[in-house]
Amino acid sequence: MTTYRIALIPGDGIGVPMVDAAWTVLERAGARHGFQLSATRFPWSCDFYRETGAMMPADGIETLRPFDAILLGAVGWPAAVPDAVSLHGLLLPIRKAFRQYANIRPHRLLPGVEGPLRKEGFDILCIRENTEGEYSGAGGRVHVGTPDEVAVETAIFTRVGVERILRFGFEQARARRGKLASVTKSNAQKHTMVFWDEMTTAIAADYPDVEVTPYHIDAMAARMVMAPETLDVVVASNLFGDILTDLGAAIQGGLGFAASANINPDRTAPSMFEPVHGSAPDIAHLGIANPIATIWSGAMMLEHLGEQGAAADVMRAVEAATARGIGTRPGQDRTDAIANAVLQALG
Ligand code: GGG
Repeated sequence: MTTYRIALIPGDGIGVPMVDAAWTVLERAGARHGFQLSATRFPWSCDFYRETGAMMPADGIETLRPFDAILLGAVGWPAAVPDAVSLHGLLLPIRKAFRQYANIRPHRLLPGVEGPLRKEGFDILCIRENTEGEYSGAGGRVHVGTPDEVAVETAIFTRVGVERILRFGFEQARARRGKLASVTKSNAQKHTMVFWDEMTTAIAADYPDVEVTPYHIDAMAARMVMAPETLDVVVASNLFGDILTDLGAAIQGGLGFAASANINPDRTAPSMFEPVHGSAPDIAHLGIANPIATIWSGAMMLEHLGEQGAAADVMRAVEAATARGIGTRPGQDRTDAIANAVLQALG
């Protein structure tokens, strides 16, 4: 029997119960489809930071490298650790070290979920560049705390980085409905974003079957609200992709439904799967967070591992649960009730 080694990093706040809930579903899917998931749990989190002074050990990346995949919950507990410290100490180093340059985020309504637009029929796949751009971390501050203080943060766009994410976007569009929206703000950002636009035009020559449309991010934000059904694959830089996918989460009914996959398309290192949402300190101990985003992320993990049948089964079970109205409204059902409904539908 095939066994997949999965690193679990539940992280902070609701990340812990979301990973626990998703894991029961994924294990059950494995049992039904003839494979095993073997979990190794890592306590890396803001609690770990308070105990050790770091979000993960110095050899954390090398510890994760042999795993087949990583399932992560949420990172951040701002009351204890500044967000910029926790994010740059755990999530971002993993994405960068493992060359998980494509962050895939699907946005569609699950059956039974109404969504704020009162509109059905959209199915958007956002592709977020995941290792450079505005998240590069290049910059610094001088004259700190004085009237002359200066803070600089440089967005870095490399030819290799931009080309590979655009090609990934074109490939996804080719495999779906053949439409790619490339998002920039090249009227205002005349170096990096003009470069991105030029690369889009150049690469489009290799994909004559894909209809590519450039958008400015402000226009894309409006389109995602006014006419989401006109969109297929949307590709954007790291920060723009992050913001647009929170909007995507909103139109699909909330962050409780927003799944994501940090993919290393070359498979030279493990990919990582996580819900889009964060640790949600305001509801962390209430037992009402929705595990569907993490379960869906887990289904994306199964698909990446080559277990397409199990992945489809998990999504069928999620959809059967939401079609019955389970977990479709924030706070309506408890975490364990939603997970149990999915388990029941899985059989
Ligand atoms: N689910 C992972 C998590 O905690 N995400 C919150 C977050 O702020 N992530 C940063 C990012 O994806 O840019």
